[in-house]
Amino acid sequence: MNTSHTERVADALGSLHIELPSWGFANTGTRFGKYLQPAAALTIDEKFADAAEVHRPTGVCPTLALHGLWDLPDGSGDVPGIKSLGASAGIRPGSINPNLFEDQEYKFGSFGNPDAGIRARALRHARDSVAYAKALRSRDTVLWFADGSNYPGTANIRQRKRWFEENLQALHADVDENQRLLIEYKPFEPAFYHTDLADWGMALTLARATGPRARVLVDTGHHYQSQNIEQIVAWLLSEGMLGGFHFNDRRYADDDLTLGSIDPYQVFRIFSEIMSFEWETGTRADIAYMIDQSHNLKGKIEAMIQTVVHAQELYAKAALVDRRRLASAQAACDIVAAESALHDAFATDVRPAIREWRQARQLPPDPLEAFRESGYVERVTARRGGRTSTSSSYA
Ligand code: RM4
Ligand code: MN
Ligand code: MN
Repeated sequence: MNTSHTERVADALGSLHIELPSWGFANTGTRFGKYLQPAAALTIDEKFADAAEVHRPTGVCPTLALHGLWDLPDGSGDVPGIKSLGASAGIRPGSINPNLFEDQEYKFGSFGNPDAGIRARALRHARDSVAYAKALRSRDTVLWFADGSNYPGTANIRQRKRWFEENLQALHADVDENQRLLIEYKPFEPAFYHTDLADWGMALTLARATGPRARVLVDTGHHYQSQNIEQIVAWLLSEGMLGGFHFNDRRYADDDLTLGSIDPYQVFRIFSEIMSFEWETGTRADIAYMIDQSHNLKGKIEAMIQTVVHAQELYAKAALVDRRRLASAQAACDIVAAESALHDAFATDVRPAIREWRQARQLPPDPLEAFRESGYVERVTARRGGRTSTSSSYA
């Protein structure tokens, strides 16, 4: 790798910050059950402590996403505690994720529920979440809706869309100038016939109807098999409407597997579209990168570190695409040359350059190895093991 490559990798990595999900440190499972890990975090203190162990060796994960019900069960009463936990762990509170799917009231939906009282209750919780975000100095409130129906004809789809618009507009009125609402979409699950916000077109339409501070969030796992996610990313960038990512990988459905574990080339192509946009416009895309993974079998902190390392490698490879060469191959319709420009970058071993970048920042060259050697898991297993209760999180 030549000097200009090493510099390009360093430039790219310097601007890649990745937010960690609090729920990724807790015990989670499938709908069939949970395999409990003795080292898993039960409390918010433990989640902050575990997140700090990911940030320590990687240096790029300074924020922790929080989930409404799971991390702020007492609402605004929890805010001061979270502030001081964040300060002592050296991790700032990140995006606030309202929980509009677990309460019994939401059986038939939240923002799309036919019952006006339940829609109002859901709006209250979302407004509270925006208020927590303000109090915690978090920029983004991330909205994911489980709303939908299981059988044809059972829901008035257009009516529900109007109800979504109403609540989202009311919520937007609370959002400060420097804050954003990120709207996430997902094709199915838990609803199996129709999901109110099933794809990027629906999320984009609603984000536009919501107001100027609403953007679309792309969760990489929330697409049908073989969907061209990088094209969605390119379109959202061109519309100025891409607000953030939830990183994970999938094989079948919303599997929440480690980013790049199944299809690293896809992640590379997504990053490449972002960098192409930045190269052409001479601007930085204003995107919040977050992980949305829960590992049922892997050690949770290790899996997060592994994800960050994968993300950095794929991001660095995308930074190596020779944009000038690609642009002229595209203009000349030289298909093989254009494709090779991507392939050459993807095939480059960026790990030596990344190791150098880490060393220049007094970070361990191999974050995973450093974490394993720290003995943290053994220490918390001794302290946390043997507890029977599970913190609330999905599944
Ligand atoms: C959903 C979605 C949301 C996440 C929940 C826990 O599938 O990805 O972002 O908050 O899971
Ligand atoms: Mn998500
Ligand atoms: Mn998901």
